[in-house]
Amino acid sequence: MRPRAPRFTVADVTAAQQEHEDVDAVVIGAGFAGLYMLHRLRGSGMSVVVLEAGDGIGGTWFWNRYPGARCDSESSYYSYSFSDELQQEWEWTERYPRQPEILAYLNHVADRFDLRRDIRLGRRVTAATFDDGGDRWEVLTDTGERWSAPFLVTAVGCLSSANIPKIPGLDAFDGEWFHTGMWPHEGVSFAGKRVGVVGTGSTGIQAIPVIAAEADHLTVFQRTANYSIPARNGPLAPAEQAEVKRNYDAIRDLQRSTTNGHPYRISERTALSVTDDERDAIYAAAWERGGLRFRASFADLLTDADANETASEFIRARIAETVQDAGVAEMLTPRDHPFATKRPPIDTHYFETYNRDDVTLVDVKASPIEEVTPTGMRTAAGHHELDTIVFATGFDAMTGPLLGIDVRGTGGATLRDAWAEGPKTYLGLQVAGFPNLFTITGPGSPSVLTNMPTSIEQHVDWITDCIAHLREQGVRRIEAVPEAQEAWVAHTNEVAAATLLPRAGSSWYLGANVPGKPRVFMPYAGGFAAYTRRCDEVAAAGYEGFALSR
Ligand code: NA7
Repeated sequence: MRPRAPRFTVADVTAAQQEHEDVDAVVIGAGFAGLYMLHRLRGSGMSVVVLEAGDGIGGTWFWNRYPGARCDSESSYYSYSFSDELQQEWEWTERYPRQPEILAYLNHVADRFDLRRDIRLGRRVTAATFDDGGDRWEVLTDTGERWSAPFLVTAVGCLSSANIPKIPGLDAFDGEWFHTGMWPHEGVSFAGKRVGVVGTGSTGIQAIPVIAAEADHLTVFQRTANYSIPARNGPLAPAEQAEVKRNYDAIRDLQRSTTNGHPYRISERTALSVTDDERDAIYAAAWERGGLRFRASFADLLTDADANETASEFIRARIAETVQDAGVAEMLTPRDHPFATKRPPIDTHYFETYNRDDVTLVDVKASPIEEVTPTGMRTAAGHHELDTIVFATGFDAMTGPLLGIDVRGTGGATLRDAWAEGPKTYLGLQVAGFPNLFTITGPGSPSVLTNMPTSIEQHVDWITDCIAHLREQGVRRIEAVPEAQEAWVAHTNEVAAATLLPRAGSSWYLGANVPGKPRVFMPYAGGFAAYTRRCDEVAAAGYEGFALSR
């Protein structure tokens, strides 16, 4: 599905044509973040509008409808914690929620908290300009609407700007092509089709087994072999769900006190402090239990290369054991980056899929994709006939959705220029030179390294308290002090450098998946709990590092 061309651009719409609508805050995006932001700001007595590009709410879960789409966090904690009634009444059906179930949940939230009346769907924000004299943001949509508000909050998601590779010939392809993050609502039939999937990240790894089961033939174009842990998905037993509901207070407290916002702690033992047999038994149990918790098996998997190698080797051995063809198994074996330095996928029968005789794996690192032809895809090693191409090629992560808007701060400075060498923020919440603009789960915050709803709630709560404080004190303007921002950027780089995370050359955490994007480790790797403490200290110290002016 191709991106919709904007119906209006900045140039088309003049102030004379359009009336401003004034509110206390404009929120961009109606996914997990935007919905809760609306709820909280409205709760503090503010008038709010949420501008949403999609024709429905849900953000990530509105767009990502590809086969097999499912969350890698477990349903019991990939959810809001702010309302006990909500968490008690909602029934999840599986250990990991499928996309339609999460979308239904978010729609339920929108109805339950009467959010829809302040959400405007089908409006993509194209520009946001700070009016220096008036201390207000002027916001423009592709439908030509203009909104004005003292506060602007972006809730645009970290993974919402599709990365579609610029492969020569794509426009002349006779078949259909899709990006997983812009999936047609009517669905796609693969029956009788020769399908190509490009990409073996979390998305490709979820979609590949499902597409393989339906297609006539599937060709997977793999650039980087990936580690993947079995999800071990299954129905959620009523007793298990009841137990979670009884313990929600403790579960939520635990989530807020951990490194990744999950309700479990990373083990304190180190990988090399136990015997080989003990270590294997620990990995085997974690493999059997399934899911992202595997990486919590030892304290030092992300800080010590030798420790990490034990986990990497364990997974490589499982791949060798699972995939029958030794050559294919070797192609699927990651050797160029340590486990979990790229976002680790979890899967349902991913490696097993390569044992099917209607699935072919193509190594496009060894033989790069050269072009799409009218009938398929050509790599340096040969041509593959295809009826359908699925790009599971990820996103222009974290900065893409923000830079997709023409954001202009004081003196007309653009966010694009401010971030020319990579994103710079203070706490991932604000950018120096862009007063009264808050970025939920912005670069420089833990965001994608955590269970997202946990990070989203923490940001939304902090922003709500901050804005309430400003309004009470008659403060018209808050902006990050450049020195505080520099110090935060330096700290963010320092904590990333103390881990193995920057070692994955092709990771989207580093922006390396998008040609020409600056290579900067974008999320805050110092842990969610430590980050939250810092945010709280900053607020308690009268918003230290921010300049407040009346
Ligand atoms: P990812 O994790 O960015 O994966 C994208 C995949 O597509 C990855 O295997 C890439 O290879 C591959 N890719 C990207 N561009 C190309 C080109 N031009 N040619 C060949 N292969 C390419 O995105 P996902 O959607 O899977 O997951 C995103 C997040 O969503 C995930 O981490 C979870 O947090 C949820 P590469 O590794 O860059 O060599």
